[in-house]
Amino acid sequence: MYTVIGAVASRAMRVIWMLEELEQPYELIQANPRTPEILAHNPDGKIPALICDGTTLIDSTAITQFLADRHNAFTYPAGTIERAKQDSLTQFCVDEVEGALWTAAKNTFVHPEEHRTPGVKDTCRFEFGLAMQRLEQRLGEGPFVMGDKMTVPDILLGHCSGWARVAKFEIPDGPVRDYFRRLTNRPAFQRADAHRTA
Ligand SMILES: N[C@@H](CCC(=O)N[C@@H](CS)C(=O)NCC(=O)O)C(=O)O
Repeated sequence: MYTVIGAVASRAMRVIWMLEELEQPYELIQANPRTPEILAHNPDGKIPALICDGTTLIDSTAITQFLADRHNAFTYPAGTIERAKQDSLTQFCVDEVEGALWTAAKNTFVHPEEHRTPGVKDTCRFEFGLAMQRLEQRLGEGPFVMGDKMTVPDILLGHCSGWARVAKFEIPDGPVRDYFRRLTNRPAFQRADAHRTA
């Protein structure tokens, strides 16, 4: 039994979605960043955290890949060429897609006001647009970013698509929009998202 600490409207969604895809039981402790619930497990105050076998794991990407490896699903095995390509897509998402969204968020509401540079958001939108062009190329025929098999980077990218919508970052019409719709229409995504209203 896993315990997830975090909020659905955060990178915790990736962990919850992966657990739903894997059909693994879990408890969700709803917590926002820097609250006592998360600080008790992660002194950084960042969400999400996963408690597994009495140990706290942090970082949504690391946790999502850990769960995939542990249950031997939604991932290629370590040491294979496919895994190297999969990890390259994971890194693409974290650097190019999430990076633009996170920098915009930090300069909108995360950092103290005196440390925000609102103008940087234009650069973030530009970078996000470039990343969407690159994603369309890397997606190819799909249906998933690695082809026929759904893997960890699909979870990260699908989560970022919702983040982009909330942040009003433009998602281009066509293959990328269709890809995001395919991901967020999945029953496991819907079950994870339902925690938002619970
Ligand atoms: N790389 C970490 C980032 C975690 C993170 O920054 N989470 C945000 C919420 S999505 C947070 O807790 N922010 C509060 C802060 O930065 O102080 C991950 O993917 O889990």
